[in-house]
Amino acid sequence: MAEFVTVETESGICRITLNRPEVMNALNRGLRRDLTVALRAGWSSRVIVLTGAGRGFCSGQDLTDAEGLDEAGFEATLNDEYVPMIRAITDAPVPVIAAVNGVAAGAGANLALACDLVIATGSASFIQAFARIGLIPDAGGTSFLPRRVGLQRAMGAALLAEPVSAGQAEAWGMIWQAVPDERFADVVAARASQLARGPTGAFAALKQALRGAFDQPLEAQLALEARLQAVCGASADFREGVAAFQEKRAPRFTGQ
Ligand code: T3D
Repeated sequence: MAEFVTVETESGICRITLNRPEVMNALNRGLRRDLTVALRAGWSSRVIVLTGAGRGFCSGQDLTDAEGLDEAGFEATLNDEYVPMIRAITDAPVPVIAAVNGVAAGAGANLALACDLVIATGSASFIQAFARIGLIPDAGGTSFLPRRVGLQRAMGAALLAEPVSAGQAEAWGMIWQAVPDERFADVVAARASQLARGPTGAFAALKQALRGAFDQPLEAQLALEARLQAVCGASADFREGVAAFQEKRAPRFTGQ
């Protein structure tokens, strides 16, 4: 039984809520463990939605939980706890939506940026807070951030460690969408439902292709596309998609 997250699964949507609202969902060891387990379990759904309880999304490392760690302890925490948590998002065969309901700071910001689609409520902000306490962005931030926003904005965000508003984050391409607070829940629900009805196998393949895109030369990327497209082209979902187009109706994808 998870202590620090709640999980609800309905209609193919696995909704995971970080649940330490009294500390803005700071990541202590237990939350990292529970989140990683919940994310891996969510792989068998059709979409995962990650959000936070209370007024914040996630305030990053619990700063009362890292005291006393020496150099080896820091490295072990990152390798043994943060890396599996981030990989449980990036390697998920289903889309992962970050529903950023409030401030996302430190590793909490990068937890959101690990996700495939980031939808933020308009009053949310993203803070690469690390430099404030003498650290560098982690939890994948040095990879996700420059890829999303370019080197200058990544440098500015990391060096200055100032809040980037949801609207600014959308304008920079750091996130998919900033939504007025009153429409946030509806927009997240609609997108989750849309993706849960989608061609899950094709989503897994496109995640694989796009997530590796910056590390591959064109030749290798073209070859990967051919391989993945061959699998998609042989799928029941592709046949259904074409049939639905010809019959002028909405497709009924099964993920097969
Ligand atoms: O291996 C390792 O350990 C290294 C890994 C590092 C990864 C990291 O994430 S480093 C970065 C850690 N995070 C931060 O530095 C952010 C710290 N928090 C803040 O800057 C602010 O709290 C926020 C900007 C997130 C929110 O500000 P605000 O004014 O809306 O709320 P608040 O009053 O500051 O916070 C509310 C409560 O949450 C407060 O507790 P209190 O006073 O009501 O008892 C605050 O202490 C607590 N809280 C917020 N963030 C954390 C936290 N407690 C522990 N750890 C936190 N990260």
